[in-house]
Amino acid sequence: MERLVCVNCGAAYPADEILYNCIKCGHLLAVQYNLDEIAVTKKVWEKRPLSVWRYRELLPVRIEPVTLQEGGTPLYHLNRLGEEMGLLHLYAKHEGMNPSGSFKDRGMTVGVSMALQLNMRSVACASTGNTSASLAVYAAKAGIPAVVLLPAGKVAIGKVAQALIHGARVISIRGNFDRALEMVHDLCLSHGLYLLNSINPYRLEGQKTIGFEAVDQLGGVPDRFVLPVGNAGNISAVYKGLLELEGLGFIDALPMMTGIQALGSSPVVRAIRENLPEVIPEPHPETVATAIRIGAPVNAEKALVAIRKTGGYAESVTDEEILQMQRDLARKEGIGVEPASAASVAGVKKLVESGVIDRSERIVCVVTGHLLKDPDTVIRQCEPPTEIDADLPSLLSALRL
Ligand code: AN7
Repeated sequence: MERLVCVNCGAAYPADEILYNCIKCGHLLAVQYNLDEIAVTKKVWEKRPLSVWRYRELLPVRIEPVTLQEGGTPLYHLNRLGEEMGLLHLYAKHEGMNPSGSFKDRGMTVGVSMALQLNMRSVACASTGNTSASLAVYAAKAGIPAVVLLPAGKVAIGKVAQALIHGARVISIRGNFDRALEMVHDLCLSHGLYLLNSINPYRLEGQKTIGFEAVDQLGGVPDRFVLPVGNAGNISAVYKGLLELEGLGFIDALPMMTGIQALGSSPVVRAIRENLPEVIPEPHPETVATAIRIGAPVNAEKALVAIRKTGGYAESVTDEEILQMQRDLARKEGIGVEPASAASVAGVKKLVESGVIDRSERIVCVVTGHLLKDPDTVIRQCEPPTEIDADLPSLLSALRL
């Protein structure tokens, strides 16, 4: 049986307690399995479709899950961009191809299922956008109410649209994401809503399947896994999952976990660079990649371990580098992602140029969200369509033919 364990002091709690922090020391919790009890083989997994639920023996859900067929996302070989960077083995796992258009669906299929399993009847989150969209979707599927708190004016329009149409109660606060998270945490503790931010250890269980799928798709462990970092939940989750695969004897090495942040909100990068014991929050995070406009990453404690233990790295990229890579992925690879997602590939480019990444490495970049999440940022970068009179001469003239 699994249990909840504090990543700091090791205190253990039963898996069915509604807990978001260690009662003894306040630090983060993680789900711990007894790997000796897990009787599954790679062959059994391989027979199932590629999806979050292929790996159900390593997930905490014991009921029929609330699912919309999340996961099973494509792993693309970036041959053109890779060639430009001198990398033969550069891949992108396109998490924008999930039901709500981001990797959050992996967390929410598990998180909302756990809400039901734990007899919680309403769910809530704070969000820079994608978490709220995904929670709204899975709460709708489960038939339970959802409350989402957004930083006013700082959430991409597609994400707001999703949260609204899927029926969440959408509240915009005059404050940033970090404040919204504090508020929703208080609300959940005082009013018994189930908190589904990444401080919830069960949600991250779903997200770890990104790593499982990438290993299955590649037929082995990549040398490096590169993720955009906001709250640092995803990079922590992928690392945790791969540790479990290693524990089961399914893999025999771990990838260098590499996190990329936007320059204007890069406390994890700073902590790695300056070898700090913990991150120093950035009080005024700012970036065009609003998904990762987060100054006080709640999972930093886990992420620093993931990066340090695997000999990984953390790097920041400017908004210009992010947008340039968003266009490059779109035009040279046919892959449409939102700005935060382009950060991972932009980070690889930078780290190849600075010599941190060796050109022989096999690298998986997680591109986390779909292009259509943030159409405003796309339109701002592109020439508007050419409008013409509805006749052939005008068309030929516009095309200079
Ligand atoms: C596209 O939706 O935090 O480091 O509230 O939407 O696990 O936080 C989103 C984060 C990367 C960062 N890429 O992941 C939210 C939220 C995209 C994202 C991240 C987010 P974490």
